[in-house]
Amino acid sequence: MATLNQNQSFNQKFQYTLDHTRLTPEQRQFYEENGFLVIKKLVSPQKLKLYSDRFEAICRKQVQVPGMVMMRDIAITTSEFIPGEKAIAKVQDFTHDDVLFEYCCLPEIVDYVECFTGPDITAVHTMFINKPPDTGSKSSRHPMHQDLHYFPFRPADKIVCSWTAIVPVNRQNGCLVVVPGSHKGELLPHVYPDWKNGVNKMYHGIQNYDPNQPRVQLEMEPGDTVFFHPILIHGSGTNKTKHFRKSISCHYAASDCDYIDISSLSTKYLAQEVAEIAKKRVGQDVDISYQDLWRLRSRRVKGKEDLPMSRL
Ligand SMILES: O=C(O)CCC(=O)C(=O)O
Repeated sequence: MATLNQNQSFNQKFQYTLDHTRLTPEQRQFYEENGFLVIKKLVSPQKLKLYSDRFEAICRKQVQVPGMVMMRDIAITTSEFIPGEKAIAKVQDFTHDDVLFEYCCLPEIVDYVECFTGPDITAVHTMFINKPPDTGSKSSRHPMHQDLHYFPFRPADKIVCSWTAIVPVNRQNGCLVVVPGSHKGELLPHVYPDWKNGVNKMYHGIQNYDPNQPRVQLEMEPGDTVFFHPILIHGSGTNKTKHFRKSISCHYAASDCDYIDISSLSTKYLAQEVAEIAKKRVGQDVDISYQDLWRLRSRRVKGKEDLPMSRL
């Protein structure tokens, strides 16, 4: 009986991390309390260059990748690579590009991911983010949100994001901003923010967000990587510099996570929006469920096959 009580209190102490030698006790405690953890210089400059070069080739249309989505900024007309095009603010769903997908499989990243998901891991959402210089419209901002809003699978504690800075990321170019400890809260309703000059597609923000919550600006150097929980409230500021702010990220889920029925959640409107975007890619007459869309954009990273997240 004494052993059971000890185990119970052990489990209560660590809700968001698993036993793993990679995390020091201090790092583990920090993530438990704050919902994020920054690891300095985790990804090498050579790898960062490889991913940046690949992003450039994708923007220049030298590479075509099935399923990948290019997201353009609504207000910013100056592209980095193709004159006359709007700025590409994001490349999303690069899981089927073997060069960029290599980021998701880097052992230095996956070792940390395992501390949150366990050993069977699926990459579920991938982004190369290229925050453009803002022209005054403030459209380069990313509203404060929780990533779980977008995800139709659970449990939340078995999902984690890795986000790696490719260039120096600071207050001037719109670093990530997080609300420490907010991962202990609930998933809140999200809407498009009512911004004067409009807002980028799929940039949903927390409805009635309280801007007085204490926040931390995550200033990072190239290769620094932050791991964060999907309920952590975060966003990013305006890019006030003349340069594109670059980062690469992957959301991972334990491969035994289960899909949930979202028909009664506020995210059902999101699902309709996602389905419309997908139909533009796969054809209007293709009937594809929200869950299948997520399966298509996912790819197994490590561990057992034939678990719900990795099964197509
Ligand atoms: O990199 C950023 O500026 C924010 C990215 C983000 O939070 C997201 O895309 O969900």
